[in-house]
Amino acid sequence: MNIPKVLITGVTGQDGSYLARDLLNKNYKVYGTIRRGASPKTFRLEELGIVNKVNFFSLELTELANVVHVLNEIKPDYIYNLAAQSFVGDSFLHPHYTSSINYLGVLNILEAIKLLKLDTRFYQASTSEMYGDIKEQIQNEDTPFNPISPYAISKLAAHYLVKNYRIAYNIHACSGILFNHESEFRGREFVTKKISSWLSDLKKGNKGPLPLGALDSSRDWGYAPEYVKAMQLINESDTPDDYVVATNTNYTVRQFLEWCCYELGYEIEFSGSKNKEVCYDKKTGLKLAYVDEKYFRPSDVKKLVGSYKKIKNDLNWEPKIFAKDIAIIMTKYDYEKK
Ligand code: NAP
Ligand code: F7E
Repeated sequence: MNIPKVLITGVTGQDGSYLARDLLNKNYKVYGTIRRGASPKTFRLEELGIVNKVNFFSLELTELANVVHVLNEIKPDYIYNLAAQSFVGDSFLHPHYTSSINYLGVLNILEAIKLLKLDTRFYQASTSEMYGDIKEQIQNEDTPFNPISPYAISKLAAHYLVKNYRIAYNIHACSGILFNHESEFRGREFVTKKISSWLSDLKKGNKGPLPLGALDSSRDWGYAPEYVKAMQLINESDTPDDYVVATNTNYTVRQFLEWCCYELGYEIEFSGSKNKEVCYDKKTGLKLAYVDEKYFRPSDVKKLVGSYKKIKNDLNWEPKIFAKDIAIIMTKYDYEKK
């Protein structure tokens, strides 16, 4: 039997590392792309004990020739395109850069598949941010998109590109519209990890109070190791299609903060006027967090909650780990980490 060859772009990221672990466990041959940088980037793969099992290729997604070369060398059976400028906040500062990776990068891969006539299955990491200023209270595959950041706009353009190449060139291309998913391996710039890691350091006496932005933004937070399983079901399905991956629940940043604080032994209360709130420990009066307007975005998605009905019906996927469990898992991990 032929061993499937899988290419993961963005293998050094949160999702890429969990996905690589799963695929190696299935005995697939895993290729991962990496960009040279001043500091090492493989710490997640090292922690999972798989860094020596991934076959690395140097890839800059915005270079078409580089993409064509890598795909031609590997001729993968499956591609998971997880590489992106994935931080919404930064997309306002770097809109050109964000668009070129998140949109032109996808175009480069799809063009390479077409030019090389590869018989490969392509998965694109689409996002709930595409719903933006929401048009329906619970979002599903038929909800109209209404993106409100350069990140979301670049991802929506890529999402349509994937549909177009599926229809026009019969490429086995699909997208997972993933709602926020978090884990021990989440990047520290994202709000969940910022809270769990900063407060763990504060508890150990290594940091002062935590500055935060919009406390009342609410998100549908799921657990990344479960979401990479959904990606595999989507890409391995014989019918290429687009699926929402979500938990159908939603909570605010304020609630996430409260759960992490509680896990560290703090019981919190807020004081101060809107946009100047401060969060204290009730028992000791210790200042734990405060609102800093620097972290407000020029436009921000207020609330997202997704329906996983279609992926449950078609591919039998459903979430088991929800936001509060995730806050506890992440805080325990960060507190116990040296
Ligand atoms: P992440 O941790 O930020 O990882 C992004 C990966 O992309 C990193 O490996 C990064 O490599 C790579 N990359 C960035 N720019 C690149 C370029 N120009 N060429 C090649 N590689 C590049 O992201 P994640 O949370 O795992 O998310 C994975 C994907 O899902 C992303 O596309 C994200 O937009 C999307 N998504 C994420 C969520 C979520 O909640 N996590 C939800 C919906 C969709 P370096 O290590 O070199 O920076
Ligand atoms: O922000 C608010 C912030 O940066 C969540 C990416 O994986 O999920 C992620 O994008 C909310 C926003 O994630 C801070 O304003 C408050 O309303 O954790 P985040 P995101 O923007 O939802 C989607 C689905 C993706 O596709 C993206 O790739 O929290 N917030 N205070 C803050 N956010 C941050 N980062 N930092 C704060 O201090």
